[in-house]
Amino acid sequence: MSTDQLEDTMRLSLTSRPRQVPSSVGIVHLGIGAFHRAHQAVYTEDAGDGWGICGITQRSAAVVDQLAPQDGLYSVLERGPEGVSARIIGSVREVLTGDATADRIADPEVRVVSLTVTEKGYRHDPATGRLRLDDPEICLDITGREPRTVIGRLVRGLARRDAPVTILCCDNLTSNGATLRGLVEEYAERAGVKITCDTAFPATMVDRIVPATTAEDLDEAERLLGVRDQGVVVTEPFTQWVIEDSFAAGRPAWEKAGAIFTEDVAPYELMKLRLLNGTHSMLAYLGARFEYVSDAVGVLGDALRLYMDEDATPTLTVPTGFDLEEYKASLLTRFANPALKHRTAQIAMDGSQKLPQRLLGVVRDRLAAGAEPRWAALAVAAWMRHVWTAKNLDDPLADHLRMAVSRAVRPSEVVDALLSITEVFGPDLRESAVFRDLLVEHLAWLTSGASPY
Ligand code: CS2
Repeated sequence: MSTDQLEDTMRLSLTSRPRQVPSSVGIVHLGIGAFHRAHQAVYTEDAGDGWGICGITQRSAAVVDQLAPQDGLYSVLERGPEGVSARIIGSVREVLTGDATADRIADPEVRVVSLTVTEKGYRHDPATGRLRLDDPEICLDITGREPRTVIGRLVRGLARRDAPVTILCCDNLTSNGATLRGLVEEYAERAGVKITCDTAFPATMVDRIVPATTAEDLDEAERLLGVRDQGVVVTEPFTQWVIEDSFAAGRPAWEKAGAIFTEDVAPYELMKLRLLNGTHSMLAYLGARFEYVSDAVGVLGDALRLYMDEDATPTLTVPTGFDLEEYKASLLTRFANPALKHRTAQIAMDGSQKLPQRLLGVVRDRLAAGAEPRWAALAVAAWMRHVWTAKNLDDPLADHLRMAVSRAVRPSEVVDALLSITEVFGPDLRESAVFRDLLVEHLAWLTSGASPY
């Protein structure tokens, strides 16, 4: 459909048209939040080959209330330094709540199941990538209730299929395809469930900055489109998707929309997790006194650059023909985009789930090379300060983290208490005197009042 037709359809949806569910759904997407709508759904629309998405929300049902009356149509507001534009996306054809997951995955017409459920949605141990068998929700699912976790619902749906299917993890995890395969297999084995259909779990690297939508964004979209859309998502002009070309049952021609297909996603993935997400987390914790990323980056740009150049870069294998210097510079430019109101608090959430793949891999690799990961340690120390001092710690391990530091008085005690949390640091990092000393030094400085951060 052309943009004009989409706008007309959206106007009709919002006025009188009864809801219709077209039958062309080939993708079930778990986690239809803002990121999916600003990323994979746009690629699917631009591929132009008619694949439709059934979006399933795993948590908040609000998105169903927003999108169902609009027949799944919504707008993407792109905010760049040069201006703002809006377009309507029509690839989402159905929006359902989580209890529909297994039924929709069981549908033989469905050939791809994709996921953006955030790091914590996998209920895995972030240090090892293994399923958390001590997670109460996982235990309840395994022991036979109607599954409520993402992995439980996914396995229930896969077990009901004969036709081959691709499971496409689009979250910021290390080796995300293989990690998800491991979680599915472990869960299925523990729950005594057999999956007999052919499956593929390609790795992906996804990139687009998508802040939470604000009331101003809704007004801006209305001004640009002439229609009130409750499902607006806001994002930057930049977008990137690198996908391992290993699909079990076909796929949209996402390359027509700019996606890169490759045999080996790992170098891209590591680069993105360690450079973009690593600096993002560093910025969120060191720059916590700034509300927005674009304000913090002006003050912290030098530290971010030092982390990228001295700590992260030596740990990366750069894909052939890729300009790493250009990439690093572009990250700081993207963060500085003043039109994107990206809150540091949004990135600071769930640190226990994010640190391992963003910063701690860099720490391990540099220590193994006999180097001191000074800047990565500064970022980790800033997270420790956050855990120690935050009034509302938004993290699935919040109770555990708070308990660990509850009796600590000195920075060295905070460092020792947190380094002992193996879910985050594994069993190895607390054994490194070099890393521990760096953390103690940085945390003492960050909490002394002498640091500008
Ligand atoms: C961010 C990411 O919230 C966060 O933790 O670092 O969501 C980041 O914006 C995306 O990965 C960019 O692709």
